[in-house]
Amino acid sequence: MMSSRRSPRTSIALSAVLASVLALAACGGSSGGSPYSTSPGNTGGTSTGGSSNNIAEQNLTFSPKFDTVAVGSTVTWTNKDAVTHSATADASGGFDSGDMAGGATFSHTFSQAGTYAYHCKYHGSAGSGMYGVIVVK
Ligand SMILES: [Cu+2]
Repeated sequence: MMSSRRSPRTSIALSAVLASVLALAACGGSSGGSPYSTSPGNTGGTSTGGSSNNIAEQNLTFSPKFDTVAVGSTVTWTNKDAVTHSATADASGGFDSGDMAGGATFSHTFSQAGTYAYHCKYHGSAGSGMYGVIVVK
Protein backbone atom coordinates (compact mmCIF):
# COMPACT_ATOMS: atom_id res chain seq x y z
CA MET A 1 0.00 0.00 0.00
CA MET A 2 2.79 2.40 0.85
CA SER A 3 4.58 1.76 -2.41
CA SER A 4 1.45 2.41 -4.46
CA ARG A 5 1.54 6.07 -3.32
CA ARG A 6 4.94 6.67 -4.84
CA SER A 7 3.82 6.19 -8.35
CA PRO A 8 1.66 9.34 -8.72
CA ARG A 9 4.28 11.46 -6.92
CA THR A 10 6.99 10.28 -9.26
CA SER A 11 4.98 11.10 -12.32
CA ILE A 12 4.20 14.58 -10.93
CA ALA A 13 7.92 15.15 -10.40
CA LEU A 14 8.65 13.98 -13.91
CA SER A 15 5.99 16.32 -15.28
CA ALA A 16 7.58 19.23 -13.43
CA VAL A 17 10.99 18.40 -14.87
CA LEU A 18 9.54 18.04 -18.30
CA ALA A 19 7.72 21.38 -17.99
CA SER A 20 10.89 23.19 -16.99
CA VAL A 21 12.83 21.59 -19.82
CA LEU A 22 10.19 22.75 -22.24
CA ALA A 23 10.27 26.24 -20.72
CA LEU A 24 14.05 26.39 -21.14
CA ALA A 25 13.75 25.17 -24.70
CA ALA A 26 11.19 27.88 -25.40
CA CYS A 27 13.51 30.55 -23.99
CA GLY A 28 16.51 29.30 -25.91
CA GLY A 29 14.49 29.22 -29.07
CA SER A 30 13.87 32.95 -29.20
CA SER A 31 16.59 34.65 -31.18
CA GLY A 32 18.52 37.70 -30.18
CA GLY A 33 16.28 40.28 -31.79
CA SER A 34 16.87 42.58 -34.69
CA PRO A 35 19.73 45.05 -34.88
CA TYR A 36 17.07 47.74 -34.86
CA SER A 37 15.98 46.92 -31.37
CA THR A 38 15.63 50.05 -29.30
CA SER A 39 15.60 48.25 -25.99
CA PRO A 40 17.89 49.80 -23.38
CA GLY A 41 21.28 48.19 -23.12
CA ASN A 42 21.12 46.90 -26.65
CA THR A 43 24.71 47.83 -27.27
CA GLY A 44 25.88 48.44 -23.73
CA GLY A 45 27.00 51.95 -24.62
CA THR A 46 26.42 54.96 -22.43
CA SER A 47 24.97 57.38 -24.95
CA THR A 48 23.26 55.16 -27.51
CA GLY A 49 19.68 55.99 -26.56
CA GLY A 50 17.94 59.29 -26.18
CA SER A 51 15.14 61.59 -27.16
CA SER A 52 16.78 64.50 -28.90
CA ASN A 53 16.00 66.50 -32.02
CA ASN A 54 19.73 66.87 -32.55
CA ILE A 55 21.93 63.98 -33.56
CA ALA A 56 25.69 64.29 -33.72
CA GLU A 57 27.83 62.47 -36.22
CA GLN A 58 30.94 62.06 -34.19
CA ASN A 59 33.70 59.46 -34.06
CA LEU A 60 31.97 57.57 -36.86
CA THR A 61 28.87 57.18 -34.70
CA PHE A 62 25.42 58.71 -34.60
CA SER A 63 24.70 60.02 -31.13
CA PRO A 64 22.17 59.28 -29.86
CA LYS A 65 22.19 56.15 -31.96
CA PHE A 66 18.67 55.17 -30.91
CA ASP A 67 16.51 58.26 -30.79
CA THR A 68 12.87 58.72 -29.95
CA VAL A 69 11.02 61.85 -31.03
CA ALA A 70 7.43 63.04 -31.26
CA VAL A 71 5.47 63.05 -34.51
CA GLY A 72 6.12 66.30 -36.34
CA SER A 73 9.64 66.71 -34.98
CA THR A 74 12.42 68.07 -37.10
CA VAL A 75 15.61 66.17 -36.47
CA THR A 76 18.92 67.81 -37.31
CA TRP A 77 22.11 65.88 -37.85
CA THR A 78 25.42 67.69 -37.42
CA ASN A 79 28.69 66.30 -38.70
CA LYS A 80 31.23 66.90 -35.96
CA ASP A 81 33.91 64.84 -37.66
CA ALA A 82 36.38 66.00 -40.30
CA VAL A 83 35.36 63.25 -42.70
CA THR A 84 32.27 63.19 -44.90
CA HIS A 85 29.22 61.40 -43.55
CA SER A 86 25.63 60.94 -44.62
CA ALA A 87 22.32 60.22 -42.95
CA THR A 88 20.64 57.90 -45.42
CA ALA A 89 17.40 56.08 -44.71
CA ASP A 90 17.65 52.30 -45.11
CA ALA A 91 14.35 52.30 -46.95
CA SER A 92 14.63 53.37 -50.56
CA GLY A 93 12.87 56.65 -51.15
CA GLY A 94 13.43 57.72 -47.57
CA PHE A 95 15.35 60.73 -46.40
CA ASP A 96 18.91 61.18 -47.56
CA SER A 97 21.25 63.94 -46.54
CA GLY A 98 23.66 63.36 -49.40
CA ASP A 99 27.28 64.11 -48.64
CA MET A 100 27.81 65.97 -45.39
CA ALA A 101 31.24 67.51 -45.10
CA GLY A 102 32.69 68.25 -41.68
CA GLY A 103 30.52 70.86 -39.94
CA ALA A 104 27.55 70.33 -42.25
CA THR A 105 24.01 69.91 -40.99
CA PHE A 106 20.96 68.15 -42.39
CA SER A 107 17.39 68.35 -41.17
CA HIS A 108 14.38 66.14 -41.77
CA THR A 109 10.86 66.46 -40.41
CA PHE A 110 9.11 63.25 -39.38
CA SER A 111 5.40 63.74 -39.90
CA GLN A 112 4.40 60.11 -39.52
CA ALA A 113 4.83 57.72 -36.63
CA GLY A 114 7.09 54.80 -37.32
CA THR A 115 10.57 53.39 -36.96
CA TYR A 116 13.14 54.90 -39.27
CA ALA A 117 16.43 53.09 -39.61
CA TYR A 118 19.25 54.86 -41.39
CA HIS A 119 22.98 54.68 -41.86
CA CYS A 120 26.01 56.55 -43.15
CA LYS A 121 26.66 55.38 -46.68
CA TYR A 122 30.40 55.77 -46.17
CA HIS A 123 30.87 54.11 -42.79
CA GLY A 124 27.90 51.84 -42.34
CA SER A 125 25.04 49.94 -43.87
CA ALA A 126 21.58 48.92 -42.77
CA GLY A 127 21.94 47.74 -39.19
CA SER A 128 25.73 47.72 -38.98
CA GLY A 129 28.66 50.06 -38.59
CA MET A 130 27.61 53.68 -38.52
CA TYR A 131 23.83 53.45 -38.31
CA GLY A 132 20.99 54.72 -36.21
CA VAL A 133 17.30 54.33 -35.57
CA ILE A 134 14.71 57.02 -34.99
CA VAL A 135 11.42 56.03 -33.44
CA VAL A 136 8.71 58.58 -34.14
CA LYS A 137 5.61 58.39 -31.96
CU1 LIG B 1 30.13 58.33 -42.02
